[in-house]
Amino acid sequence: MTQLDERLRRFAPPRIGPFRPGVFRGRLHQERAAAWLGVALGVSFTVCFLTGLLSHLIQHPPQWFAWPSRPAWVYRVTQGAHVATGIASIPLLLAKLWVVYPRFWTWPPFRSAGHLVERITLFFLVGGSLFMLFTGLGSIARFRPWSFSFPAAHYSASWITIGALVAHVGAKLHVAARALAREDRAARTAGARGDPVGTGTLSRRGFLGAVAAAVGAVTIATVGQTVRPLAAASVLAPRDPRLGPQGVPVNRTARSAGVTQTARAPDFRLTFGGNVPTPLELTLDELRALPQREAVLAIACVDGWSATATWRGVPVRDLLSMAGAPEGSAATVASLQAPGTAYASSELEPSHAWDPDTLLALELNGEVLHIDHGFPVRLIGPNRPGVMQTKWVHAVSVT
Ligand SMILES: Nc1nc2c(c(=O)[nH]1)N[C@H]1C(S)=C(S)[C@@H](COP(=O)(O)O)O[C@H]1N2
Ligand SMILES: [Mo]
Repeated sequence: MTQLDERLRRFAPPRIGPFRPGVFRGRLHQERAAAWLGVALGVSFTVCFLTGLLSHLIQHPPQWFAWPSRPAWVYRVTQGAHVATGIASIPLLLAKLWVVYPRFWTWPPFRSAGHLVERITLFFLVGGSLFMLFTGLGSIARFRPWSFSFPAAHYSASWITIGALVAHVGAKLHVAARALAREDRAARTAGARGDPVGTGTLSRRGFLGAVAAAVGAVTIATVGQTVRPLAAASVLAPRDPRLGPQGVPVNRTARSAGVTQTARAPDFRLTFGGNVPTPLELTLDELRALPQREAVLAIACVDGWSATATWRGVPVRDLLSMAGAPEGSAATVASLQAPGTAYASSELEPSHAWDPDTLLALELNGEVLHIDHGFPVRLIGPNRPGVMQTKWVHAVSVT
């Protein structure tokens, strides 16, 4: 026993509450359940982190990153998976915390420098995970009782959490592997019989089965917001993608964006300028007189819902050509909203700007755009996050 160990033992806490020896005897609080839940969380957190990172890169692309406009369905699937794995992680995390919480009360609090580091990491892992999952859930449910910027905080906390997760897996891999291997052996000798539990009435297998059922239930209850055949079953989904003006949900209304007057102004002009030899200025009638193109494209919101619709309007590439923009140029699309407010503009990278289906849409599902969908003109293109499908467009600036 080290000196440190001895000193810590002398200051041992009174043997009360969770520090009482033997207070957690249930077999559920044991390594194998912890290991299985750890494996499931490892998978769900990894998928959630990578899809979230991808969404961040698409919205804030560094120099080395380019997001293609094709295949059109990719962002919808990755962002649907991001929110679905985040939601599925909640019952997994709660179950895992329940299984392992007795260990939070071990005494001495740390046995060595390495053990101390592991415990500090655990603090960030548990705190970070709870923060990520509950602010994420709040955000998609539009319950946002905080004043910080959710995307910025969610993004920073994701690095802390995933870093702590990697360290945690590194520290626990051998324990988990041992626990799972032992289980294999035990299963071979004991056959399919469930493990009886020391103090409780639920077998470990029963417990893990209940957790799996909870994961399945929350998934089916929400994933219909992006997987259409399950829409009717998704009673807990924050969005029903079938409901909204013209059959498409609305996140920000014209009123909340403060554009009800300007969007209806009779002297509306779309300016198409920037780095082009022939800047354009077009009235709504002039836009309607140009060759129109129809495209079936999805709005895929970062909140995890998505909705497909038929859009009709002027391809951005036609206007790029009319204005004489050099092949391969990019553009900034600005709305009537005050510049600097959230989602008031978006960037069209070359692959998006020149994709034939990237439209300045005037119609949705066969009708003139509803004002909440961006009347008079909105941007819609394949494989873009919903936040980059700018509504109430009034200026395009070629860069
Ligand atoms: N100008 C502007 N465009 C915007 C937004 C916004 O707040 N302002 N919200 C975006 C978000 S978050 C989404 S998901 C889509 C939703 O489009 P919809 O309301 O037509 O479904 O619009 C995007 N376009
Ligand atoms: Mo969105």
